[in-house]
Amino acid sequence: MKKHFLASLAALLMAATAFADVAVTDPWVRATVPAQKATGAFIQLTADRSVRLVGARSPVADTVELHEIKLDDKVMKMSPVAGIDLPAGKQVALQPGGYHIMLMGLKAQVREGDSVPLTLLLEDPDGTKHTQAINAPVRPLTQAGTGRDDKTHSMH
Ligand SMILES: [Cu+2]
Repeated sequence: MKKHFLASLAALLMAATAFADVAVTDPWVRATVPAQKATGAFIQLTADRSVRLVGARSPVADTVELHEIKLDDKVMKMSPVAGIDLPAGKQVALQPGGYHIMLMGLKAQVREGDSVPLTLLLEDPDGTKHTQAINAPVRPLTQAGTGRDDKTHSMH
């Protein structure tokens, strides 16, 4: 009886840790001005085993996409990407001027002091999908983030 219970408990613990755990560092969303319809969310992610970020959702926006900003013929261009690989143990930064989570069709102004709920959609190498919920505080428009690339994000 006791042995059976321990076996069940072990199975339960294994089920609980079957998904890659992604450590989330410093999530934030850029504040918007009243008429602005889109903004960016930024975050640093470190997965304990390889997983792919394949999307995100948020109740504050109609559409959420993963974007990257690339220098294309000396012009900074923003385009959607299907996914962002999170290799095991390696910190991947979503930051102004690079990868970011794009919140489009904003339902209301995003103000400093708010907290934006985000659900990360993750896919394991075997195709298993799961989600991770986080909250990202809103930082002012003028906040430089990493600084140097900030003006490239003004297209938001
Ligand atoms: Cu974007």
